[in-house]
Amino acid sequence: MTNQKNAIGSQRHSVVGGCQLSIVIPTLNEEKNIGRLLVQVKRIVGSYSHEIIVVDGGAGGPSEDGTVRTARRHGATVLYDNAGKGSALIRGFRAARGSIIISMDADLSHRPKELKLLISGIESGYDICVGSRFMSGGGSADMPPFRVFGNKVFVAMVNLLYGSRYSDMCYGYRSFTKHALRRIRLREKGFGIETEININARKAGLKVLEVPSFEKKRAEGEGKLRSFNDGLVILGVIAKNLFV
Ligand SMILES: Nc1nc2c(ncn2[C@@H]2O[C@H](COP(=O)(O)OP(=O)(O)O)[C@@H](O)[C@H]2O)c(=O)[nH]1
Ligand SMILES: [Mg+2]
Repeated sequence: MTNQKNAIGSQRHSVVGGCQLSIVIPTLNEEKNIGRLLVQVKRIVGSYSHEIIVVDGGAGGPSEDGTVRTARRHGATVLYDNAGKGSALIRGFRAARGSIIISMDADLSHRPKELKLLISGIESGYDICVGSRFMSGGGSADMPPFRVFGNKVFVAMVNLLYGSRYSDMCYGYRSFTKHALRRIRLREKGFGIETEININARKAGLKVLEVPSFEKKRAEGEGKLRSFNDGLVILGVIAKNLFV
């Protein structure tokens, strides 16, 4: 794995026809954010043949606000899932037809202009390209100090136990080749999914590139991550993958 931003080249995928790009967005009550996000995303990826897949719903059922209606109005394909963010992503990844597949949050904390960097990482030959808030040029306006600390502990544990060199662990702005997603078997239903991806990518020997990303504050609504409970889930992911 390298964490050099300048490892990115300009080689283009020669996808003729078909779908070049799938953007998978998990949502739970994101009505106030999803419309703006989709407008911005489409402006950036307009030159690619693309699809946007919104995977909506949580343990209590579908979003209770107008998320689904708004997403459809902006041209997204909407799927349902009721088992958590990780489960929604897995469902979206399975349905995705693009040769490049991107995961992105709905709350406007991921800057659409960084899509270009994530796409270039795959076009220059990497299997997975992950945004990092802890590289030079990256950052976060949405992480209280105890979450920064927890993330650093998880990064240190994964790097020590799995021999990797990640600088961020729990960040969902990423791009993948279709092939890479087939190689890493994903099972985590909740916020452990990013850690599982990092560990399984390392185990599968995939070429992973980290690129700097700046996480903005969630625009509207409430974050769903519960630091303590989800922190325990992530510790569980780190531990159990030592034995599978
Ligand atoms: N489908 C689905 N999406 C979820 C669920 N929980 C969170 N999300 C979405 O996952 C993304 C990240 O969640 P967020 O609450 O912003 O987490 P945080 O930024 O880590 O606090 C957002 O787009 C959420 O709407 C869930 O249970 N189901
Ligand atoms: Mg968020």
